Amino acid sequence: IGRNQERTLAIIKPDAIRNLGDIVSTIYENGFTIARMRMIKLSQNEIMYFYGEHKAKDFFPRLVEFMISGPIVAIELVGSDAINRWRSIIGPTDSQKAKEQGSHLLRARFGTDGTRNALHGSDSATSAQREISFFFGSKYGTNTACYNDTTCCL
Ligand code: DGI
Repeated sequence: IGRNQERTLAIIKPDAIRNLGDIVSTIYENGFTIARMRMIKLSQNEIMYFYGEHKAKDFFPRLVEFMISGPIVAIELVGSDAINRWRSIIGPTDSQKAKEQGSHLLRARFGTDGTRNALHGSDSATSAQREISFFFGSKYGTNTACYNDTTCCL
């Protein structure tokens, strides 16, 4: 495993669960490795906590309702420049904008609009660490050993 490896958290949202197979194929075609993966239906409180930074936004109720509408799959990705590279593979937040930018973008292929946008990707190393811990915790208790060791779980 190379030295420029990063971890990020991807989420397959409720609207794209049926496309899990195509999305996992795309993940490997782009040279990522999956360290951990988990299907879960979150409670309203859990999703409100996960998206806490958006709680004052007008779209927050729609976002929460959508994200609790069915199961999601959380995927811990490892790869070179994984955080930015995954976000460029999924495309812009609004799936309609993604469709204008390129039909290969995952939010263009599997999403519908600004809320139903099929996929999530962490936006920074700090977010990635928080989000990976949210879904997977740490093998070593409360420290960050698993996040910092990109060979962990591989
Ligand atoms: O990192 P992103 O998922 O691309 O975007 P974000 O972290 O700013 O917002 C988190 C989610 O909230 C996003 O995936 C969909 C929803 N959202 C964000 N901005 C808007 C929005 N939903 C609507 N309807 N309109 C928005 O402007």
